[in-house]
Amino acid sequence: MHRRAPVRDIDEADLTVGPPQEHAAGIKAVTVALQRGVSQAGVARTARSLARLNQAHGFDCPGCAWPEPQGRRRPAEFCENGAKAVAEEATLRTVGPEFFAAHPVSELLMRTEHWLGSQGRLTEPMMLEPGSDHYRPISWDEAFGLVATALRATTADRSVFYTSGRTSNEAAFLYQLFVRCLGTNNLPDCSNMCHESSGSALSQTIGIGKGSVSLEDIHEADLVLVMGQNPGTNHPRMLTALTHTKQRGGRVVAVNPLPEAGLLNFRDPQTVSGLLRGGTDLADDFLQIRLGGDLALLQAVGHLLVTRHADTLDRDFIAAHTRGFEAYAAARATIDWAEIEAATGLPRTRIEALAEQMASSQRTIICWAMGLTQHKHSVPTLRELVDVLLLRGMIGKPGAGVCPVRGHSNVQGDRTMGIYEKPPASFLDALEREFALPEAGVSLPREHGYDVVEALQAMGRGEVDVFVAMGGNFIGATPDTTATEAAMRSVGLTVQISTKLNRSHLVHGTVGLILPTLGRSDADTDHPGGAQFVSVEDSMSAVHASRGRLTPVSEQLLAEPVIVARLAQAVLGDDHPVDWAEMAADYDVIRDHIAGVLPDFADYNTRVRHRGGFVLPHPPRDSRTFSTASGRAEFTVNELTWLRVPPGRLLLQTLRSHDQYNTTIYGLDDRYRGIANARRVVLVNPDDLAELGLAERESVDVVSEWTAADGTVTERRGEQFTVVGYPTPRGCAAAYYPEANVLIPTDSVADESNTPTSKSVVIRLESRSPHPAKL
Ligand SMILES: Nc1nc2c(c(=O)[nH]1)N[C@H]1C(S)=C(S)[C@@H](COP(=O)(O)OP(=O)(O)OC[C@H]3O[C@@H](n4cnc5c(=O)[nH]c(N)nc54)[C@H](O)[C@@H]3O)O[C@H]1N2
Ligand SMILES: Nc1nc2c(c(=O)[nH]1)N[C@H]1C(S)=C(S)[C@@H](COP(=O)(O)OP(=O)(O)OC[C@H]3O[C@@H](n4cnc5c(=O)[nH]c(N)nc54)[C@H](O)[C@@H]3O)O[C@H]1N2
Ligand SMILES: [Mo]
Repeated sequence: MHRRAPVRDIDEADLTVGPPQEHAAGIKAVTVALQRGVSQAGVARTARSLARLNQAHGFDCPGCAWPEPQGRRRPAEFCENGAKAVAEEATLRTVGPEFFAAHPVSELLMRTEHWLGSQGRLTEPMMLEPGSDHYRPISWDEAFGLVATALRATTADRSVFYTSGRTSNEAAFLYQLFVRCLGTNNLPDCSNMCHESSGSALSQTIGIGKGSVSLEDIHEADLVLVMGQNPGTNHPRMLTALTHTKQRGGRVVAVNPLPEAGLLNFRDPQTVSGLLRGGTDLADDFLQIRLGGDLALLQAVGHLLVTRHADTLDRDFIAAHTRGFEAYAAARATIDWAEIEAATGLPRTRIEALAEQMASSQRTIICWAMGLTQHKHSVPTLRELVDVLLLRGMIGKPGAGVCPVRGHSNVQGDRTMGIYEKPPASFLDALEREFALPEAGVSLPREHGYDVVEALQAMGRGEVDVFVAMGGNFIGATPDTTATEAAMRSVGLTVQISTKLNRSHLVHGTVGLILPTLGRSDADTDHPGGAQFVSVEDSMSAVHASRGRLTPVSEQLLAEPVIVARLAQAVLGDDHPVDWAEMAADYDVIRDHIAGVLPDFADYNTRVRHRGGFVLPHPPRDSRTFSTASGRAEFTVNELTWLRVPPGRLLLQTLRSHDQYNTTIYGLDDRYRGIANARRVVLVNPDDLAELGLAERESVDVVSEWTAADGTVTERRGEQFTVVGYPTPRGCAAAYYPEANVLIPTDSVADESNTPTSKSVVIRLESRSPHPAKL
């Protein structure tokens, strides 16, 4: 069956384009948030859920991983987009057997993610049999039986178990344990497409793949660089933290190809003055960099620090805690300014001004997100970012450090719990000990499993028989949509454990299963000992409890830990050494086992019940201890790489609008960028449009050109996009994810981290309407 991707959205009217806004949030953000909540869930449910969002006895926002303040919290400790995330989950609309009886899969495939998500919450387990065009209800027992039969009929290494970052610590721990007891480390997760580059670079250089700062550090910093991140949309509560930085006299510098509203000015909707008055000018400086130019920028800053500002280096720190300084300083002694200016698109004077600020700052933090992690040379870029901080001892002291701003609310916790395709032997040993596995004749697999891209490649080779997803939207989120969908259809059984309908339910294996689960805001009460809570870890290593309180929309929903435990029992049998039923009945038992495996979680059950939870140890942050091979923080020398684009071509980044959560599309208003009612748009610098002979609002096909390692060139086509003139740097374009994923080759990945290069795709634009002038 060949179907074309949808080109229009449900209520997609004609594209409207206004001027990009110069400020974020304000009163409009509050009204949008409330309207979305009330229209999905009604007034009472909206009020009840928002009152508990991010409060000490409430639930963790299912939006981003930005931390909550440890002390007193404000009555409204959430943002517009967090409120939208809750409305999306708390909705009273449902998708049950009647829905699937009325809508064949072939019809649903023609719908957009926006339409699918808008239909409501999944309510019952459903199965799609071979040859059928309709999902039909199936009992939970039958469903588990089906998965057990499929897994027993194949070998563990031909199964893949994906995780998205909303999964709680408790569910994630059980899930990885089950998968490893089955015999594989095929545990790809959304992190592979997200901050994997940060994890790789930080582990190599400072010995731990996590950020080293707290919220208080952000407040205390005198210089915060925000690189490759759009916090006004994706981490709005970060703007409040940056407002504190500013109020204490700190400076904020934005490094981004786009003039994102949230970086320029912020009207805090949680304060009266923010609602009524002008707000805070957040960024003191905005460096409008070319896509992929950050490695060059950081090298140039490093060069200026070791030469012109050599007297400001923290020699004591360098001598006591680092290795490799001499080689680094020698490599940075000279620099080719012409190349730096070409790579960054920035005049030398602007880079010198930044270096000067870094030289005079006493407390510097660098924050970053996908703009730095999704390029071919992301890992070297991030290693070079660590270099410039090490030069001035900016790690392990108040107000200074590295701050990779995580995406999904528990993506960091999932990794801590062992969702990783390359688990360290020490972790596997601890699991075996905790559950006395060797005594029962069970040993856990040691060979590495598939990450996301490797899983896609294995599927493409026909080497995957069972695919299970603990949340997320694998088909929507992964690159190379056409190839990926074909690969997924070659799988025998696909199992989606989900809250909402998405495209991954429609692009299925020979047999497809949908297992509906509770969300973060739902009460989890169906246990012998009464209601259970879960816990999560935020972007700054704080672990805390999350308690949903809303009545679930269906009695058939099972909690994620219960689904995993029942699956494990069905597959591994009743005489397995792990007592799955006991853990599913009482999550304290799961937490006790976690504490037994991970020393940092000692006394988990007591500490997670403290107001605000507890903060995990982070050796560089706490004591300037670096668990690298050398026991020191590593300076590294990285070759200058930047992206040269052939004539007539553009470099495309794929990014989020203000009205979506990854593949979940809340609405069609990218308010801060002034783009509404359409998502198939491509933002291009007006001078490039003129040079390419394209008119504003022209309809184009976006064609990506990819040269593989062996020199073969392949093309991918995204049909029917509308061109919008936008203040992006010359040669750099932007389009929304996931619509543009069809353009990204599976093989185009970051070196070392294997993350798809979602922020750098070479494209050309082909007009769909021949110009009279050209005829
Ligand atoms: N409301 C909402 N919140 C979210 C999400 C969501 O979809 N919606 N997603 C969550 C997830 S999983 C994640 S990972 C985060 C994502 O948070 P972000 O990383 O902020 O998300 P993107 O939209 O991908 O934006 C990337 C930013 O980097 C810039 N950029 C792109 N390329 C470069 C480059 O080469 N150099 C520099 N310096 N900048 C560049 C872009 O212009 C853009 O501003 O947000 C999380 N929070
Ligand atoms: N081109 C391009 N591609 C990208 C990116 C990009 O910037 N550009 N960003 C990448 C990044 S950073 C990420 S993190 C990935 C995201 O990839 P994913 O995490 O796989 O995608 P999401 O869209 O967040 O997943 C949404 C689905 O999760 C399910 N869900 C929501 N809440 C729950 C829950 O509590 N439990 C369960 N079981 N299911 C739930 C719902 O069914 C919903 O439809 O995409 C990546 N893909
Ligand atoms: Mo992410």
